[in-house]
Amino acid sequence: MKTLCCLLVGILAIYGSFAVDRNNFKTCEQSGFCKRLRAQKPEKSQYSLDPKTVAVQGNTLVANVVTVDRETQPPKVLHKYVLKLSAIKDGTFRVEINEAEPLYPRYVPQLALVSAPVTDKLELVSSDDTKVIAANSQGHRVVITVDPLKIEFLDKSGESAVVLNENNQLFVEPLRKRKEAVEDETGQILEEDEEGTWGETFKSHHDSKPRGNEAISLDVSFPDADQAYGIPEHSDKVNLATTTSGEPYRLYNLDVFEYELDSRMAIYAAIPVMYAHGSKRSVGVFWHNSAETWVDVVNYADSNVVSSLVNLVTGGQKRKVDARFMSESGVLDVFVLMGDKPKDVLRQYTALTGAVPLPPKFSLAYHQSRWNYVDENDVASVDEGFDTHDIPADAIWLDIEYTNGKKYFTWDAEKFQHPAEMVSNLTAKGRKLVVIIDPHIKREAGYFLHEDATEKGYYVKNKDGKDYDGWCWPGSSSYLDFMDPRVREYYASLYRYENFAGTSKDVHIWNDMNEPSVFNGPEVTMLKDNRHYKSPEPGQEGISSFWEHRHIHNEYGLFHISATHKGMLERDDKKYRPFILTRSGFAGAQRYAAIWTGDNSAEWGFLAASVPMCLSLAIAGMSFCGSDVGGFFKYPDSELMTRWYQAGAYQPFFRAHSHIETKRREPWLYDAQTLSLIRDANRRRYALLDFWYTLFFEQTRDGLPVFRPLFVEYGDESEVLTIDNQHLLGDKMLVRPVLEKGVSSVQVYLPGARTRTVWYDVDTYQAYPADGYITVDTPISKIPVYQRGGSIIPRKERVRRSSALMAHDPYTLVVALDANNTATGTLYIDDGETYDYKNNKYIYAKLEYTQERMTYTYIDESATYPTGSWVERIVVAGIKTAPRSAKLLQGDSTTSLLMTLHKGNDVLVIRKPAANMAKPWKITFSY
Ligand code: NBV
Repeated sequence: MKTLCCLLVGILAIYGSFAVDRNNFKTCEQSGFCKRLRAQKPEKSQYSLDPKTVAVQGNTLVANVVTVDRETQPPKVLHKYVLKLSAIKDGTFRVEINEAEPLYPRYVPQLALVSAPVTDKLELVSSDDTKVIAANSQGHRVVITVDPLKIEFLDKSGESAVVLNENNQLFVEPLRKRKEAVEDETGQILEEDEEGTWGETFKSHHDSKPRGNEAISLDVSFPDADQAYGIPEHSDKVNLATTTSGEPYRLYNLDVFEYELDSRMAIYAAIPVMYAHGSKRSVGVFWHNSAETWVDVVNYADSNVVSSLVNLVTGGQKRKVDARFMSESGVLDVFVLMGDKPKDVLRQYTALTGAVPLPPKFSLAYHQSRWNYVDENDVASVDEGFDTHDIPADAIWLDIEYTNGKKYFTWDAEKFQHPAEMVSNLTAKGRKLVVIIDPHIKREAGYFLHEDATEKGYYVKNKDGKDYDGWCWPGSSSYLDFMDPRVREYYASLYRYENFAGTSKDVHIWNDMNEPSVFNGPEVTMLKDNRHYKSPEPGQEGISSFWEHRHIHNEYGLFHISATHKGMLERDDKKYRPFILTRSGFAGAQRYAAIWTGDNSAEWGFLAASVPMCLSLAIAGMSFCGSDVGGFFKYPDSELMTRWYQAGAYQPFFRAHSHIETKRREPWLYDAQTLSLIRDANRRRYALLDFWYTLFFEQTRDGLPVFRPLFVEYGDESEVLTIDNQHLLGDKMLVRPVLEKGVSSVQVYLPGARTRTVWYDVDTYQAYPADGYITVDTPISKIPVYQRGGSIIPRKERVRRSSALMAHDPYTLVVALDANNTATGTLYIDDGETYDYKNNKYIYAKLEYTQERMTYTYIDESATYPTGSWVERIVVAGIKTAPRSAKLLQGDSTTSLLMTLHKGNDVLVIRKPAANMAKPWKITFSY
């Protein structure tokens, strides 16, 4: 029955109308706490701080906060809380509010922060009956108004930058014991907990809520902000919309079948970081909470009721964004990121949650996937197809059908009889295999994993403490409780080569379905009253001895990928860098895995959505992002397929993937023109692989996204704040993929007019001085990509079957000159797969070009790598006066170089300088 229904749904998805079944997912009204909190609009906050209790402990200010019933005289204290305000290094503050004596411990995420935040000096400036003022060492001040409680963060010039509880929406629902209903003699109930406190039902699912209501909420105002960004994952624009007349943005990791576009519905990942940007500053907040969360946003500049009201009152456009975070449970724990430039605020977020570690180089190249390559012959012929058709590819992927009956860590004994041989056939060409491992475990007698987990008590438990039994691909399934360190240890051991037959360092992992997806669970996920491991503490028994799924839901996938990561590190004694792809995500997931935008569809809207979706994930730390090229459901026609490859070639994670029931679509199954355009797109990617690799290396150091919205670099140009059909690669390349059907031209916005930026079309070297929008002709072969004047980009033009085969190939250095005839760039080189770079086995070099010379010098002087690569060509675009002669100096030798001038005499090509990249060099020009 189940199979039949899935099949029907599948067929509908492929041939019929494409639409999410919204009934399966809650609206705010159907989510008890969201409804409850959203309805609360108090005039005045109940919360007030007792200034007499203010104390500074180390770099943390601590004070008591109470809620009071203002109706009574004198006001009656209802509940006691503790507020902590800490200064964190580099311009961040942390505010924690918890009950003074919670009945049970409240959950704080365990894996989101990369390490305990390093504090900054916090000084108590003054404290009286009305205000408490503190300051950090950076010149930011925090003004706490005591009654009602309001916390205002001032920027370095003393202006209000972020305000907490300005709109009186701070709530921390106290944990409580069940009230026995009090009745009078007639049986009329006099006192009772409000409806839903001790249980909620959604469709046929009952949530027993053993701790009752425990929600938290806080409003955050961003004065002077024009736009807000972040809180992925949603299939929405990059700038956040006002939610007053609709649903709030929802953060709850969910497997949404056929998710819809332009929606604030929760989908696979949930990363609670928000940024606000205006002409005065960029700031942000990181809401450190892993429970279901809804976020309301009001942008006063949006043309809606609110803004017209404001306009009426203020007589003009008010620049401000208000947000409100509402979570079902947890401690109120919020980091305030003071910016003040976009790059500062992004760095502050990665300082807390970590950067993407340097990925193995192959993972930045092209991946070929499908649900499913059916057997070893199929894999071999797809692999072969890439060679026959001269298309580079670095990895072939196997989806769930490679397993023996969806039992992970096993192989289908008939279809995949020789996995090790299959892998070595791929690695002979420098290619890799990526296999899927989902977190659900088939409950089948004799399956070692199920038997181990049952015996050792490694499964997530239901509300009665029994192994939770859900339904997923394998049928009846249980879910490993990755919160338990013993489970992570055990799971990690499954990735050992001896435990996972046929695998080697060249087999990497895809963790799907880790929201977790449970077909028969509420909203296709786990019951909230399921129980997870909690590290035992003395005196914490009964309900205090476990966490409920509700507390940790958004962090489940993060625990999962952290265990996979551990396993992949340990399988070869931490020699090789793992590659993992995850579908769900939470803050910090970037430290373990790349992410993709899940089950999209072969429709133009989904191609267009891939840009803002990945941009939002990128600013939330997850730069290593891509979408299923071609679309997962349905079948892309030639034009859509071509445009998707062209866009994907310039997105960080570049993988084609498709649904099992769609028509096969390896590139050579298309017409000759499409095949050749796909080849061209892939080759463009490979030519730039060293540029991508350098960007990812730099990101490990500066914490800035590789995939950048324009506002990160050009935030003072109001036009760019809502642009999300263009993106930057680092600060050097601008891409405006063609995302629309049948267009013969597109508009491209070229930013940087104020700084006299010039952009060069990478196909023609035609220079375009930045001046807003230009119209660009886009025949099907055209991808509008521009290199910024002032930059140098390394390319490798001898594209081969895989990136590994190109390791020692020569470089073409493309120098794009700025208005001062100068340019700079960087280059990172290492072995592409090990951690030897941590022992100084790499090159990180700077390329500099001026009228007089071009130099290649090491930035990290103590590091070196024996690369065989050399410079085969230098292209200088935008040259005004061509040099008469050029000499290369490397070591003791000096060589005269050959040069030619091209185009309208503004492109100089230095032919075969043959400088070796394993040593610094210099070229001098004379005129
Ligand atoms: O494992 C099968 C698929 C996979 O191909 C896809 O990429 C994932 O997003 N998986 C979801 C399970 C179910 C898809 C309907």
